[in-house]
Amino acid sequence: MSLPFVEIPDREYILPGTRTCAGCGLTLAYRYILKALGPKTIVTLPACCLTILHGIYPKTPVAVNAVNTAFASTAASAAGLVAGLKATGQDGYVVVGMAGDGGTYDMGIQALSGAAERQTDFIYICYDNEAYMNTGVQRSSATPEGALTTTTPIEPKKQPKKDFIAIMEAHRPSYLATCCSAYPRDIYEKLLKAKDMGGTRFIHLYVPCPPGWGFPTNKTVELGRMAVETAVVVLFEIENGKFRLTGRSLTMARSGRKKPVEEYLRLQDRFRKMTPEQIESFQRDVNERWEQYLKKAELL
Ligand SMILES: Cc1ncc(C[n+]2csc(CCOP(=O)(O)OP(=O)(O)O)c2C)c(N)n1
Ligand code: SF4
Ligand SMILES: [Mg+2]
Repeated sequence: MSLPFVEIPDREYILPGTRTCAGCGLTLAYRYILKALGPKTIVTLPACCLTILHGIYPKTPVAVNAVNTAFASTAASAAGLVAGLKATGQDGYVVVGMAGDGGTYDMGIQALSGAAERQTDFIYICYDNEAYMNTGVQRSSATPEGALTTTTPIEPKKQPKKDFIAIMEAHRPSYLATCCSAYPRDIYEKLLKAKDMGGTRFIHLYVPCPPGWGFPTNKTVELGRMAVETAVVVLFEIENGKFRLTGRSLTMARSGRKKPVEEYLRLQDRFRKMTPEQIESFQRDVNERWEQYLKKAELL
């Protein structure tokens, strides 16, 4: 996937003054998303940490158009924007629906499923920090088994993370890709590709969150890299039905090397109560999924 001659533009669309926490993975990723999509972007977003990044009306550090919508409505709002642009004959805009895991895996699933089934011409980005962070780290269906949250404070979460990427794959979007904020070039290239396609393009973006996961603010990139290098997060894309591993996940598949998940888990306070048996079971799940991806990529 790496395109060494693609220059990342110097122009910035996130200006100084965002209100996200220090070390926020979302901010790192959003910077490259907007560099790829450019100034004719309209983002529609529900309440979440991205709203915090966008700031309080009438001031914003973000230099693209944005619409704030209700929690369950991100994809419906995007579909309305697409229809409105068409009806008024305005060309050249990219419509993006962007929401957190709570606003996607839980509350936004119906509107997104409908829009994807109709092949609405837009990009949907789910940034996944694995809990309802904006309101104080409540569990979502994207929170992994074994994690402590403020709604699973004594016993860690018992249910496994919902496989939302598989749900979206079943909708057969024109493009589906996974990214992680620790790999900005991979994000940039995938968004550049998605921008020029028609139909529904779905991006799953993994964003480490220092206060929600319990790690120091200078470790965000290390955390993201460790997620990928242990195969807890796998970087891939599906284009015209063809599955391909990309970036670091592809080099790992070729070298046959991946790190034990414990190296990822022990960096985060939220997993401090996991027992050795739970860590073993987590490792087994990761291994199983990794093998499935290798088979899909025809590398096994
Ligand atoms: C209908 C509705 N329910 C609850 C809320 C309160 N609320 C605002 S942000 C938020 C958390 C969103 O979580 P997620 O989508 O994962 O994004 P994150 O905050 O993690 O970035 C909640 C519950 C709301 N704004 N609207
Ligand atoms: S709570 Fe997490 S995702 Fe939200 S702004 Fe802070 S670091 Fe970013
Ligand atoms: Mg979240």
